[in-house]
Amino acid sequence: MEALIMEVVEHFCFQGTYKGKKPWGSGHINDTYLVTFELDGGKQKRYILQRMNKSIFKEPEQLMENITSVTGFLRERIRENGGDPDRETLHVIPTKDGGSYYVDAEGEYWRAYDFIEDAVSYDLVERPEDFYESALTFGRFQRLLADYPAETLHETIPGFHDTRARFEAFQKAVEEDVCHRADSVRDEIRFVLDREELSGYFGDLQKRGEIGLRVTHNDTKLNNVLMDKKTGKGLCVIDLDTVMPGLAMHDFGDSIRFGASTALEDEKDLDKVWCDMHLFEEYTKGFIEGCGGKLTPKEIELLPMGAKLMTYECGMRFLMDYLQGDVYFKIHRPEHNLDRARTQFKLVSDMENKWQTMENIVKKYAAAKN
Ligand code: ADP
Ligand code: GN1
Ligand code: MG
Repeated sequence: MEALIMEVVEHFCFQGTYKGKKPWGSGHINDTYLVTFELDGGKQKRYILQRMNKSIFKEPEQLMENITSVTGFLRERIRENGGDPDRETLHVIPTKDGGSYYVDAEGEYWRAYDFIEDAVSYDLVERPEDFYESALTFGRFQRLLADYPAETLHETIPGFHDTRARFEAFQKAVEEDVCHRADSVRDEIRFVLDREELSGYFGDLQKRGEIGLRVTHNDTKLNNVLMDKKTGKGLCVIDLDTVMPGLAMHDFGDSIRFGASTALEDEKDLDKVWCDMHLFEEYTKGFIEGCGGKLTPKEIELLPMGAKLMTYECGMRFLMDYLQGDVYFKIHRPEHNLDRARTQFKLVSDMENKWQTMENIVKKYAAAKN
């Protein structure tokens, strides 16, 4: 691996002398490394180097076109608003031939970003204020991209949050049962099938023209936003692979399923897993505020449904991957995807029980906005 990284590093416009690398972060998709360089005079300069997952992102060139264009657009907006574009958005490091990615001898795609120093990302909320800050930052991201020409974005994963299509794929995976695992997870499969009507909920509203697409992030979990270590403020939205036209409720919902949980996404002890209504409230407040008036009353009304649907969809995706032999999400133990699926279903059940509270919280902040 060291030799491969050295070979890859050669092709990027990094400053200084290469000193070393280490695996970084807890993402489930790409291979991420922190690479360190030494500048003249001994100062350190660090970068993020990522091998993109090309079995998931079939068109890495298009993906990088999205990212360079979106980050360029954000830089301008951040500058206009008096922010610091070097810390508040990703900066793609060009390759020596002026491209935004490098293809190695084995056909793997690599990209690099400036490492944003003095920032942190969390896998679990430590202080409710941090969750509020993350909501403001994701909301602001949507607001800043409200005027972005959505039609120029490539769809990096077609049907990414088409829950109906995902439900159908799930049914097929259960029928095929390629790893003979279905019998051991009948209760979990039943949980998904019993809630089939959820899968078409947003699709139907879209068809009726009641909700529309906007530019969204589509993968808004807490570890995809960096927080400033010194000020505790939300700083930078990262992991831009799935920035595409989507639904505002999905961005809200994906944050809730991950960050409003009282436990890690892969917690084995389900007695520890609950959807915390205080955290739900912090996020609701921050997200509506961050979106700065861009959300329609209908979108706001549908935020609780976004939370339930994204949690349901994600649980279904984890379970489907378990059934198919763990081919999509990275796993670190044999039943990792099954454990992840179970936390999501526990959260869906808990949201079903707390539905009225969730709706009341959203109404309170919808009223505050008007
Ligand atoms: P994945 O798609 O696998 O989730 P990410 O792009 O989210 O990959 O990166 C994984 C982790 O690396 C993030 O959760 C974050 O902690 C860290 N990270 C990524 N980019 C940067 C950056 N530019 N500066 C600092 N940390 C970063
Ligand atoms: C993946 O890339 P990462 O780890 O931030 C996945 C999301 C899931 C999430 C579950 C491109 O996110 O859709 O919600 O895992 N990203 C992709 O933790 O599939
Ligand atoms: Mg990530």
